Amino acid sequence: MIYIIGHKNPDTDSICSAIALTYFLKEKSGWEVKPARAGDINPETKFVLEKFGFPEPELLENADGKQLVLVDHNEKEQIIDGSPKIIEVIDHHKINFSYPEPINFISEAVGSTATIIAEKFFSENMEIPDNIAGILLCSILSDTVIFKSPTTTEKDKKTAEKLNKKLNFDLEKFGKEIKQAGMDLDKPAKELILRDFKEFIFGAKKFGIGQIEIVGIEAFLKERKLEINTAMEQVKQEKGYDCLIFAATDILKEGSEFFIEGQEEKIEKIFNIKLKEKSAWIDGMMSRKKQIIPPLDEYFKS
Ligand SMILES: [Mn+2]
Repeated sequence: MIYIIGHKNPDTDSICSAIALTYFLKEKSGWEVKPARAGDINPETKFVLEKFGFPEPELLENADGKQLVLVDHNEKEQIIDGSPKIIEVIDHHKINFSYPEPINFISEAVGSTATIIAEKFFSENMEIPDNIAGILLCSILSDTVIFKSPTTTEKDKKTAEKLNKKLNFDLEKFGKEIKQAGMDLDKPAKELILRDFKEFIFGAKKFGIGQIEIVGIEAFLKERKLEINTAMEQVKQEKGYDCLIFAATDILKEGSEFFIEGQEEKIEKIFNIKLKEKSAWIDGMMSRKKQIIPPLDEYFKS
C-alpha cells in the first residue's frame, strides 16, 4: 500500500491533492494507493470535503516503514514523523529536499499543487469526475486566495476555468464561500475578538489588540457590528485595558475595519481616521506587527 499524503497541519490543497492524485494513480496505473493526512482537518477543508462528498482521509500518526507519495510539501519539518520510504514528491513550494535514492520529484512554480495534479489528468486526456474537479478547483481557489495571492500564475487561472467548465461556479463568489467557511466566524463576538489576541504596554497604558481575517467585510459588519461593539466594552472592562483594538482584516479588500474602545481621540489622530459608531475602515491595514504596533508604541512611549 502506498499512502499519498500532504504536510503536517494540513490545508485544503494538501488534503484534496492527495485525494485527487489517489484517484488518478488508481485509474491510470492500478497502483494500490490511499489518501492520508498528517493532522487534523481545518474548517475550510471540512466544508470542501462535505460539499463534494468525500470522507476525511485516514490519519497517519507515524510513517515508519510506510511507502509515501508526498504532495504539497518537501521540507523535512513538514513531513510526517518517522522514516518512510518516499516514492515521489509533487509540490509547488521552494525545494529543500534530499533523499538517498533516486525518486520522481515534480516541482512547478504555480499557485497550488492541485494545478499540477489537474494537469496530469489533462495531459492523459483522462475524464475528471465532477467531485474530483470540485476539490481540485477548491484547492486552487484556496491556495491562491481567489487568484489574489502573488503566487498565482496564468496556469492556475486557466486550470481553474477548465475544471469549472462542467461545474459552473461563479469563481469569485464560490471562492469567498470557501474562505468564509474556513474563517469560522459563526462564533460569539467576544470569541472572535480574543481569537488571535495580544496584550501590550505602551508607555503607561495597557492595550489589548485582536485581529481576525475575513472576506466580505460589508456583510459581516451589517450582521455583527452592534454585537462586536457590546463585546468590546465588555472585554475592555473585564481585562482593565486603557484601550482595546480589534482589527477585522478583509484579505480580499486588503484593509481592516478598526474597532476601538478607549483612547478614541488619540487613536483617531495616530491612524488618521474618523470613528463612526466606534469603528473605521483603514485601507491597506493588514499587519498588527508592522502597521498597528509601531505607531502606537511610538506615540504612547513619549
Ligand atoms: Mn499548496
